[in-house]
Parts: sequence; C-alpha cells; structure tokens
Amino acid sequence: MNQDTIAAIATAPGQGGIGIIRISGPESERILTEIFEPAGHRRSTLPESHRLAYGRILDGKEMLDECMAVLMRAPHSYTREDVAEIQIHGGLKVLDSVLSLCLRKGARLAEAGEFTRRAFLNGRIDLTRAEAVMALISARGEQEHKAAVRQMNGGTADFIRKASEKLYFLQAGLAACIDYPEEITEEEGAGNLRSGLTELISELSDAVDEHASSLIYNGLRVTLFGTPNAGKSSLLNALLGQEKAIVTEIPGTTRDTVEGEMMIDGIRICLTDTAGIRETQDLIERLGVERSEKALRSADIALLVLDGSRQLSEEEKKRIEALGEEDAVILNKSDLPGITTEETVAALRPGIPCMTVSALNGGTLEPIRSFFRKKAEVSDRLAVTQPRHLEALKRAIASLRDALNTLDHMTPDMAATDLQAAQNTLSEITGDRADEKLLDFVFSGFCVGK
Ligand SMILES: Nc1nc2c(ncn2[C@@H]2O[C@H](COP(=O)(O)OP(=O)(O)OP(=O)(O)O)[C@@H](O)[C@H]2O)c(=O)[nH]1
Ligand SMILES: [Mg+2]
Repeated sequence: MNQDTIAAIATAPGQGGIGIIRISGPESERILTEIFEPAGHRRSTLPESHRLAYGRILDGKEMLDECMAVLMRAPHSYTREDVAEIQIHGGLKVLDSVLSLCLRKGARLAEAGEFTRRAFLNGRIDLTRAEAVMALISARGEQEHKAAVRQMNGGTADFIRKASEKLYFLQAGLAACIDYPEEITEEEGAGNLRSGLTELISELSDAVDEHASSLIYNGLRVTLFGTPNAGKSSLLNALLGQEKAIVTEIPGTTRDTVEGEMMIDGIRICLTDTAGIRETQDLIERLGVERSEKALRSADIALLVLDGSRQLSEEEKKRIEALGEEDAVILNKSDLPGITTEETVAALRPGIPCMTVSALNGGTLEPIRSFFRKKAEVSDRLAVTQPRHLEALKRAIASLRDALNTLDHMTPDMAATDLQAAQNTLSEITGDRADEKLLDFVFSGFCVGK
C-alpha cells in the first residue's frame, strides 16, 4: 500500500456541467471531512462509505462551490485505497481552487495514470486491464472501443494466462525428469515437450495479427495522388461529405497535404489529399510535391486518381505500373465521355483494382467505399491487439522457437532456459512480472486523474 495520498482533477480540462476531483490514499477521509460540509450536518460528520452526499466545499469559512461527494473506503474502491470523489461545477477556476485546497490539506498532485497504477499495484487489476482503461478513454473508432472492452473484461489476460499455464505444464515435466532422473524417465517427463511447444507456438502465432492491430489503433491510411486537376481534392471532399480541400479548375491548386477521416465498419479511414505531382518551377508547389511523396511513403494504400476523360500520359502509365499490391486506380470524371477506361488500366496492370467514379456525383462513389470496407475488415474477437502485447508475444514465440531448436541439437535440460525466458515474457504482458521501468512506460501514456 502507498503511504501518501494523491489528488487530481479527473475530468477533462475546459468548461463542463460537472467536474470531478478524485483523492486516493490514507488521508482521503480526513481531507474530505475537513473541506466538505454535508447539508444539514456539521463539517466533521463522518461520511458513510459509498453514499453520495450533497453539501458545500468550504475553505475555512469561504464557500468554494456546492457539491456532491462520496467516500469509498478501502478495499472497495478503484485503487483499493480509501478514495474520495468530489463532484463540483466543471469550471477551470473552481476545480483549480478545490484541488489546491486538497493539496494544502496534505494530498500530493497525482502523476499521469497514478490512480490506475495503484489499482494495479494493489492487485485489483492486472496490467492489461489497467491499459484497457486508457485504451477505452482514447478510443476513437468502434473497433478500438470494442477491443478495449474485450481487454477490460479480461480477454487478453485470460488468453495469456492460459498459454502460460500450458507452458508451466511443459516446464514442470521437464523439471521433473531433470531433478528426479531415477524416478521419472526423459520420455515420461519431456516426451510431449516438442509437440506441446509446436502447438503452443502455433496458438500464439495465430494471435499475432499486427495488420489488424494497426487497423484498430491507427486506422487505414489512404493517400490520394496523381496528376494535377484529376479531381483528388474533389474526391476527398465528396468522400468526407465536407468541403475540406480547395477545388479549382487551375492545375496545381493543392499545395499542402489535406487530411480527413471517415468511418467504415468501425474502422477509421484516414484520407490524405496531396498536391498533384508534376515538374514545376514554383517553389511552393515543389515543396507540396515533396509532401505528396512523403504522404505516399507512410500510406497503407495509395489511390492513383486519373482523369478518365483524358488520354493517359507516359508518366501516368508508369505510375500505374509502379503501384503496390494494396493500391488501386480511380478513374474520375465518369460524367464526361470516357477516353481512359478500366480496360486501358487492366492492359497496363492486370488485376489492379480500378474504380470508375465521378466526384461530382456522390452516388457513384460506392465502389470506393466497398474497397475500403474490404481493406478494413477486422475480426472483433481478437484477444491480443495492443502493440506492447504483440511485441511481447513475438518475443515469447521467439524464445519457444529457440527451445525447439535447442531440443534438436542438445539435451532437453538445455531448453529449460528458453522456456523460462518465454514464461517471463508472457508475465510481462499481464504484469505478473513488471519492473518500475515497464510500469513507467505503460502509465506515462495515461492522463492525469485516471
Ligand atoms: N466533370 C467533372 N469535373 C470534375 C470531377 N472531379 C473534379 N472535377 C473538376 O476538376 C477540376 C480539378 O479538381 P480538383 O479536385 O481541384 O483536382 P485536384 O486533383 O485536386 O487538382 P490539384 O490540387 O491541382 O492537384 C475542378 O474544376 C473540379 O470541379 C468530376 O468527376 N467530373
Ligand atoms: Mg487538389
């Protein structure tokens, strides 16, 4: 248990109907009784645990605000310590005054994520559930929200603990035949080690889906690029249903990259419109073209936008040929007579997805949306999604492979070190084994007050 008492504003900065100040630690009750006067009672009245009470916050004789306050005595609280929560009006100054009062009464300002860190250290939640709290708070898409809830409900921890148990079982067999060679033969103790390891590796590898993880947390990054005037900015605007980018008939209109987001099946599609690529003497446009190239490098998908009412230039033909496996072509301006068609594109690059649309007619854009839908498909049953967990899983798998390799070339007892390394890595995920550095890393991403 921590000895000091921490306090912080738990609600987001700015104006809001209600603002919450949270206090956790052994002094919570004393601080609350010193500053809170329940209606109809004296200030030092002992509050009943888990009972919301109406009253006033007083700094000496001065009233700072009306409030609702609750005391949650340990261990039935978020941190498993005594916790007090004070609901006041959500204004910067009033929250600041009440927080300062709590600090003067002996609380220390909480660090980012410190309440949740205490919940973890006091054994109320494992590390994956602690991380799920912040994942839930920062979720922007529906799939991100669902992944956070699965993790909060123990989906990740259960998966890792089951794997860890299987590994313990294999380790125990191996240890038994090493420690008691007279009683337990190698066949009895480690006979199923190889098959068990192979099974475990395959199970864990199936859970490592970095593509899905990137879709969930980063969204699908799509860059529109092509020759000036093809209609990239018009398409961005039409897809977003918003006039984000400037559109004119003058080639070279877009200079800076313009970004916008749309949602498809709970995944964020992050669209980037870029400056049309061409040789130019104009310094600003040239810098814009450099930005286009940078945006293309960081995209998951590049959409080459072409004006279907014109002949392809040699440059455009080369661009079609250079497209990556995930990329696609959009033939825009289908409201005008078609000169370049899907057949023209297919002849240059068989099999590349090609969609004929008109940015001026929203009804024609469905093929682009269904293209995104296909690319953004992600299972909503994944147990492990967060990058930190995936990275650790990959290390655990590598140690298990090392163990298999050791079994091939050496005696079984030599594999014990690799098995223990895998076991240690798995317990980093749930936090069963976590040093200060790891906890600092995890909780530094939290907001203050959580
Ligand atoms: N007829 C027709 N005109 C279009 C269509 N899409 C865009 N345009 C027109 O084409 C011109 C160029 O459109 P933009 O969206 O600015 O083209 P861009 O590719 O962003 O051009 P840059 O920013 O210069 O690279 C504008 O006059 C648009 O109104 C379309 O589907 N049909
Ligand atoms: Mg443009």
